[in-house]
Amino acid sequence: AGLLRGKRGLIFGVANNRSIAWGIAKAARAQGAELAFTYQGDVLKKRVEPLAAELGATLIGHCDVTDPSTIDAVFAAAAETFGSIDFIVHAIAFSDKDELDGRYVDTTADNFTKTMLISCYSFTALAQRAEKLMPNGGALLTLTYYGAEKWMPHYNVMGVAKAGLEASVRYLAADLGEKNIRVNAVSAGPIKTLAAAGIGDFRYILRWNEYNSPLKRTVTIDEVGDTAVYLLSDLARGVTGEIHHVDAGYHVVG
Ligand code: 0WD
Repeated sequence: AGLLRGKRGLIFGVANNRSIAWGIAKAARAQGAELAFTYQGDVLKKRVEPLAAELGATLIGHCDVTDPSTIDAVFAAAAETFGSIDFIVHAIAFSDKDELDGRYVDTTADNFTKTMLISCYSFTALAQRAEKLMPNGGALLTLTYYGAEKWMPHYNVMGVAKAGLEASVRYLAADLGEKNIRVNAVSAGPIKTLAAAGIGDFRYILRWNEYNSPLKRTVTIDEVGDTAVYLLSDLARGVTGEIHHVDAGYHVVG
């Protein structure tokens, strides 16, 4: 095992040991990657610090994507620590909990804008900075959900943001392809994380996927991690602009 040996990556979106970003970080480290984690704020720092230590990762800095100066600071630190980087994992999303319940039609302009900024635009904001640190090419990966493609109960404004995120994967792939920077997404099935806890009836959605997915179960952060490793590695050197489902096959059914 050493699919990512010699590769350096920045991981955005570890909140705790249930985070999908943590599953990806563990899998990437197991394949030899050298990692740096960001954290959203001081509360999360305390939780992310020991996780970073566990993987021998650098805690590269505070990054709240609503504050562009913190994004710049993280990339400046990465330039200093690593010189160049090989991959980025973007596992960030946010929407007001009150709007992840009930009807989409009731979304407010304020939360719509905030959801789009944090859950969709931030990937492009990272890509802009990453391009400069990837002189030899690289891989950008984000996390999306089936609610981008189909209506899902309670997903609402987040579904609209994920649809935009998936479109940005395609546009970024086209823009950055000539620099040999590949841009892909994993569309993960529902997993019980902090972010998921905000979605109405989430337990029902998990159960529904267990009953109806071809594999008759849900997926784990480790399974998402293993697929992420493939997309970040040279095994996927011919793959860009792809939305890869890791959902026990649910997307062929629902
Ligand atoms: O079922 C699921 N859990 C699925 C999640 C299925 C398919 C996709 N996803 C996506 C999410 O939409 C997200 O894009 O995976 C990504 C990671 O989410 P997660 O692992 O489910 O959730 P969590 O562990 O909560 O990580 C998301 C983190 C935030 O955590 P909290 O819960 O504290 O909001 O995104 C980060 C933060 O660490 N985050 C931010 N980072 C920087 N700036 C910001 C921000 N403004 N807001 C949230």
